[in-house]
Amino acid sequence: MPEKRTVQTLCRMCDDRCAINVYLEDGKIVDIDGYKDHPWNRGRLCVKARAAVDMVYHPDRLLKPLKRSGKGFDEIPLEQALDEIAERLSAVKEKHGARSISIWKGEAIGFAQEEEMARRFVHALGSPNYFSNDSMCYNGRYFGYRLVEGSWPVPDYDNSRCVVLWGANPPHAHPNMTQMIMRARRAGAKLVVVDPRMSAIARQADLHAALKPGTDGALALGLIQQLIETGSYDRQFVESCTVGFDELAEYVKAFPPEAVEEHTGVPAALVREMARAMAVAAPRVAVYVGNGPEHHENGINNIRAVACLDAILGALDREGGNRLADGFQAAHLTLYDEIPLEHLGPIGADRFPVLYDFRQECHTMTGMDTILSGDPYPLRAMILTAGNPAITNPNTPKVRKALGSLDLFVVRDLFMTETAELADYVLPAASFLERVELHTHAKYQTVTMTRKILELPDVQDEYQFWHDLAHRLGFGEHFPWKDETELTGWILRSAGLSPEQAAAHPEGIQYAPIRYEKWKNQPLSTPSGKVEFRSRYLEDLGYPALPEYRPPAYMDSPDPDYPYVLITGARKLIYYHSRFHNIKRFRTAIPGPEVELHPDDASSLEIADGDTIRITSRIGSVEVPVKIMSKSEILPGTLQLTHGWREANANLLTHDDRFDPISGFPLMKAVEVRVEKV
Ligand SMILES: Nc1nc2c(c(=O)[nH]1)N[C@H]1C(S)=C(S)[C@@H](COP(=O)(O)OP(=O)(O)OC[C@H]3O[C@@H](n4cnc5c(=O)[nH]c(N)nc54)[C@H](O)[C@@H]3O)O[C@H]1N2
Ligand SMILES: Nc1nc2c(c(=O)[nH]1)N[C@H]1C(S)=C(S)[C@@H](COP(=O)(O)OP(=O)(O)OC[C@H]3O[C@@H](n4cnc5c(=O)[nH]c(N)nc54)[C@H](O)[C@@H]3O)O[C@H]1N2
Ligand code: SF4
Ligand SMILES: [Mo]
Repeated sequence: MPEKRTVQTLCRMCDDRCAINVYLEDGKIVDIDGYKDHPWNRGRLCVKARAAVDMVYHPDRLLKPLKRSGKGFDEIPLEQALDEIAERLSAVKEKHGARSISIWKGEAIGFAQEEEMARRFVHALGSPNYFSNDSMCYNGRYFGYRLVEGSWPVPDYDNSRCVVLWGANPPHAHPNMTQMIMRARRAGAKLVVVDPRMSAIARQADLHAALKPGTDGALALGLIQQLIETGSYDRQFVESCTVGFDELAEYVKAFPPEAVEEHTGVPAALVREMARAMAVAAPRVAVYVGNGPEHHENGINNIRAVACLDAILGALDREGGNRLADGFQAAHLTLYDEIPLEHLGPIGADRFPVLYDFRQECHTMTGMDTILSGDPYPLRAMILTAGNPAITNPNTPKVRKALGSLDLFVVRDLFMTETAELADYVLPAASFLERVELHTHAKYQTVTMTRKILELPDVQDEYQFWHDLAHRLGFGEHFPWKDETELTGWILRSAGLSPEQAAAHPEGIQYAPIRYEKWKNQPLSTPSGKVEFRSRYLEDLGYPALPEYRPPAYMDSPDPDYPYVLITGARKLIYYHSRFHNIKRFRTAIPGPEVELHPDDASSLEIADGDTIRITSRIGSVEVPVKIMSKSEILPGTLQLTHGWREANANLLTHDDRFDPISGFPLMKAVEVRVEKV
């Protein structure tokens, strides 16, 4: 009889982190299903969870450290790899100083303790240069909301009467959010979707505003104009809890519905209807902004304008509105207070001061330029974990050239990726089923501990790797915990909990009760303590104080050489950026990349479904088969290509030279292109 065992943990095939049962026989994972008692997913899973078994035991999984030799790699023992990496890091430090060494953390290890460890390591080493996927993800929305209301709120879908999804498509990107929205709809909530495409969620909507890419600010300002003009705003909240209302009210006068129609293509009547739907439901209006509005040259101010709606509607931190969640109060691993290194010139902090001030992030695109130019100082070594920027960062040829030119490039991954192919050392990394860590779910304010279910020889978890390298480099005192389990225990104890408690509660432990209307007795985390329709902070940095609207370049100064506009990156449920293309079942369902095209464009270009086209931007070109959509599914003149494919890499087209000036986010969702049949 095989020895059978079931362990509860969290799925990390995406950042939703659903609770799962993992079934083992003789120490081998044989199945995964949903764990019903966790409030987050209530036993539901998407198809990716079960694919974790395929991923963990994939025949292509890296199981031995690799060292570059000529064009290929040789397997070497782990201890030798760590010794050599430590020696070579010391040599780079000796020659160019500590700040010439950097870390890059990708999406796959998330944003909690694994991220903090990476930040800790690089600071303990003496460099401020921490890079991550957040040069293009999340920060844009976080900044937009933090500037206005001090933090990024959690939509209270369950109690909402009107759900507004702004440039987000949860059926593909956030399955649990979809469940919550559907529950709200069944209880009578209206659903409003703002998206240039008829996405899976737009299909379900009561109102769908198919705006032109990058025009979000004009629509949001137009809604504010309507709410103010019709007297449908929360006067009391605005008077007691906001700054800059009069200036904003004056500014939005330029955005009556007819002007909004001009800017966005959304019919004036629909703008009025959207404002009415929100006004009727206020304050129970839950607004969620996705990745769609982030990747634009006026992205942050557009998102700020959307964020202002919370206060106008009185929905901020109200039941059914956008709640400001309490964070998990526990010890942090970062060393920003203990070892301040700002004086060393974190890469990009001069260009994008908000990015560094709010998040202590360096700017990846500036990082590539710095590697290639040595300006303002040499950046010569990088350890990259859990990311694949040679596919996911804009302007792929430049990324490849830069990473390939480093004196030392170390990549930790589960597979030999396009990025790992450029490395001097490739180290096999532990998957989420091979490590212990803490995760919070802000909606329920719970903390859950994941379990180390497997252990593979030579495959290190994140902590063990940083620990072993730090001890070799002489700053082991910053990594005193024996292993990840001990470290996790230390974090838990700092919050008054124990590992035993966490292990006994796979459904999570609520760390703070859910509260609403906290602004009644405590200031918001903005400089003024109030909602900031106008921002002194931004003004002092030379940015507009109000969330001003600027039309996207393709509308403001159209270039006849590039008459189409390309959106990139709309998610597909079964793939995750560059991940899971090696799962056979998934390849049967979606065999390869395709670009979405409007039928009128297809006929004017004489293109049939399945034909291959060449798309060319000012950065480069790709060839990719066409999927002709129906007329309502995408705007004419607009194309959509999902990123992450080696076979047709969207980031051969995207800009690493055009940014939102506040966040430094690259232009990836309104790229001017031309199209030819090949
Ligand atoms: N299966 C799967 N899930 C994922 C991911 C994945 O790769 N695969 N990635 C994860 C990550 S890291 C992230 S950041 C999230 C992203 O989560 P979402 O933002 O919900 O995901 P997207 O599918 O990119 O949805 C963005 C939508 O914005 C629309 N859009 C494009 N341009 C604009 C615009 O200018 N304005 C507006 N209003 N809309 C626009 C697109 O058509 C698209 O439907 O998904 C996460 N979940
Ligand atoms: N054109 C375009 N580009 C985009 C976007 C877009 O919308 N359009 N979206 C952007 C966004 S929002 C994001 S977040 C980024 C994401 O960009 P990346 O962070 O580069 O994400 P992935 O491509 O998923 O790469 C994750 C890598 O980690 C590996 N991995 C998986 N599990 C583990 C683990 O447990 N440990 C370690 N060490 N490695 C692991 C995987 O095999 C994979 O190679 O892409 C961005 N790129
Ligand atoms: S949504 Fe799917 S992939 Fe993401 S955590 Fe849940 S089950 Fe895993
Ligand atoms: Mo992301």
